[in-house]
Amino acid sequence: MEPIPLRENEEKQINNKKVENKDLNKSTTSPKNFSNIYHNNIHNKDVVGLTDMCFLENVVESELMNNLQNRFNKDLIYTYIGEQVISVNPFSKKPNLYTEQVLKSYQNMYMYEVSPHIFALAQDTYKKLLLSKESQCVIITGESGSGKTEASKIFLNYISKICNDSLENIEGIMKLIIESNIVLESFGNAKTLRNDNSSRFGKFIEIEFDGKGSPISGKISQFLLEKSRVHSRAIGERSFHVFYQFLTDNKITSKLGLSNDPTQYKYLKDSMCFSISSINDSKDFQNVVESLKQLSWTEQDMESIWRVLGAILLIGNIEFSNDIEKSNVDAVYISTPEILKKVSQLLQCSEDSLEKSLISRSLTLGAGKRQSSIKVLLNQTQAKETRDAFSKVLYDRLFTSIIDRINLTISTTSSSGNNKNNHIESTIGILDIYGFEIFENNSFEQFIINYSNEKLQQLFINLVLRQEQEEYLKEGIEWKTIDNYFDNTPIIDLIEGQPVGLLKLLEEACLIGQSTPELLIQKFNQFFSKNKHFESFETSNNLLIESLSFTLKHYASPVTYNLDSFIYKNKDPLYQDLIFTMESSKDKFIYLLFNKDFQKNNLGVKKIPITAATQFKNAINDLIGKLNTCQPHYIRCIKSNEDKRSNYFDYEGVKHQVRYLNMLETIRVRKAGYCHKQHYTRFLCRYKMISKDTWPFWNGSAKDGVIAIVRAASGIQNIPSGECQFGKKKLFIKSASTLFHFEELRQKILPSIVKTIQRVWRGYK
Ligand code: AD9
Ligand code: MG
Repeated sequence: MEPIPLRENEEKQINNKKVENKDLNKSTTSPKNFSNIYHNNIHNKDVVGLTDMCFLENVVESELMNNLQNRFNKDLIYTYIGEQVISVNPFSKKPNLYTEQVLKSYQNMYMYEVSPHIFALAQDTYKKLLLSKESQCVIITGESGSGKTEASKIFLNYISKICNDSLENIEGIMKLIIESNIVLESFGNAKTLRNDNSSRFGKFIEIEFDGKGSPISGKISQFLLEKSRVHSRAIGERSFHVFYQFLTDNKITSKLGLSNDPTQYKYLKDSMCFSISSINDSKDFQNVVESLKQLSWTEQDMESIWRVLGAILLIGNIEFSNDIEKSNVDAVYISTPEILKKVSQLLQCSEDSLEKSLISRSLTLGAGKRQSSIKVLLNQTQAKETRDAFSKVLYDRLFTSIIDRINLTISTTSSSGNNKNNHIESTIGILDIYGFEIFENNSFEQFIINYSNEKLQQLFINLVLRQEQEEYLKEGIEWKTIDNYFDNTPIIDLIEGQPVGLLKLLEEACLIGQSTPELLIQKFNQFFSKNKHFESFETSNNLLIESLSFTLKHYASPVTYNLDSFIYKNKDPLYQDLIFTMESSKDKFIYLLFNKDFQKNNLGVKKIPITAATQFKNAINDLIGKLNTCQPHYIRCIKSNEDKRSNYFDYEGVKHQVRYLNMLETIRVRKAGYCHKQHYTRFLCRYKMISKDTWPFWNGSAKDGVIAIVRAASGIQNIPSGECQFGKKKLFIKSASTLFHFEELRQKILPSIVKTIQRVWRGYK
């Protein structure tokens, strides 16, 4: 599909570098004229600061910071660095920025023609998908609470609006993806101390397009849900939203025989936070139910979900006591039998079997015909661990099954309807993961979250700072290397290095039966005591670091991790007895949550269990591999302040983020570098009509053809020298406006070519 030609007034906007518009100085701007004013002032530095920080005359921190702050104070939360969008979270709603009119004003525009916005990046992403037919991805990064999830929704919303043409199915698939998002936020997000709506899982949403650029299906991948939140979390935080949401529905709770008071459930009570002023659980629950309906869940399907949620809450209330009557004083019994009964009713499984699974464990002895099984009774600690592991797994599988079902609904086969012949040609993937996190007490979950953020930071450095420069040198383009950026490769090596890295040592500790946190920290020290990104009690003078913790000097900040539960959480055990009990459930939905284990066991292959961290490492490396095959776009989110205060710019806090995000170096590379590069053959193919030498036939080399085109274009429109550089295989173009000139010339010439072809064709007939 060809890009739609620019309208006349748009052309004026581009040339009009200094548009005066007194209206913007007025503090109240009606939504009606907002978009005009917004764009008309794009180049007026005095009014809006610099829209693109590549225009900074002195690339120094103070100028960058002043620009971000000045714009933020004028409600301009988005700023470009070339084609990247920097978004500073205002912690206050800005409806003016997202009206239908503003949205329309971005359609078919190039990024540099319009004010910085996620809409502009979404438009650019879609345009590149149409032009190149290559898959695109949007990588959204930033620390917890910086606005990634909000940005992903704004992006999705824009794409859904511009793809929304007359075909019912297209509207359908984007709508389903947006509905899925509502469900996923309810089940996968929670209030943390840093963010009232914090994503506790990573997600990669792929919209799949046919050859005409119509979305025909979608796919959602999730990365390691922080399932321990089901049973424990810091004081002042909440469990997943859905627990509080479904308890607001009296009809459901009374049907299931549950109290609708969250304080009655130990799992919710312990963290002492139930409602949040910024969140309306009851209203959100209605939206979730509506979305589930849209995604073709029946009332009956939904009831199974509510029963699992209710069962999880009650499992938390199960208590154990020691049985002093019997010889083994350590062994426990369930001292809350009425709750056990209720749980078994909700899960529709045998009460007796459930009880045994919670207070004892089967051990298999011997092999083959000599194999026998004995029951080992559990002590208090083991029984509680088993109980919590059970609720965790129930929730995790519920979450996974919801995503699986969403994927089934939005996949090609089920969604394409009348468009069965459509094939997926390309995709737009949107990556929104949990942001970098640091709490007073950081455990295995923060380690995984921060590790994934390191990986994304590394990807950014590789693509934007390293590979870009390497390519200039390889192609023989004149280039002075910029290498004073903060490279986080040593930290990634420390974590996932082979043959020895922290993950590897953790994995080994999990495979050895008797390993303890003490032994694990000894191993860490043995290998990494001299590593400058690692510190532990033994290696540091920092008295705050206790013996069972270690500190990693992450790119964003040093974080001290408490190692106590690393081995347990990484092993993530769930004993066979509970799996067998759940497989006996008469509820098909619940039975299917556990049925996969049965199939695995029936294979008869004894596999070494994959630990949680290794699973995550494999998943994140697969994801990085996938992102590497797409054309990347970046939204870099910045948290304006730690206290979630509206419209407050904490200068020092933002400066810290600007530093670790390598923003100055990114500007330097972008400013001196080339915004666009294209293989000579492709460029020749697209723009050969611009030069009489190359049109209609060209027999020379592709490079010489492109040189002829650039010469011709410079003759027609003034292209400053140095704007185009000729590499060995590719043409490098410095600014987007130059690329636009080529596009514009092509658009002007195309109609006359079409006419000529039609004339020749008629003559031929
Ligand atoms: V986490 O890593 O999942 O903990 P995110 O996703 O980076 O985090 P989120 O998008 O959830 O942060 O934003 C946090 C809160 O900031 C939101 O709930 C909004 O209240 C607020 N926010 C974020 N972006 C915007 C925005 N563009 N405009 C207004 C915003 N408010
Ligand atoms: Mg989020």
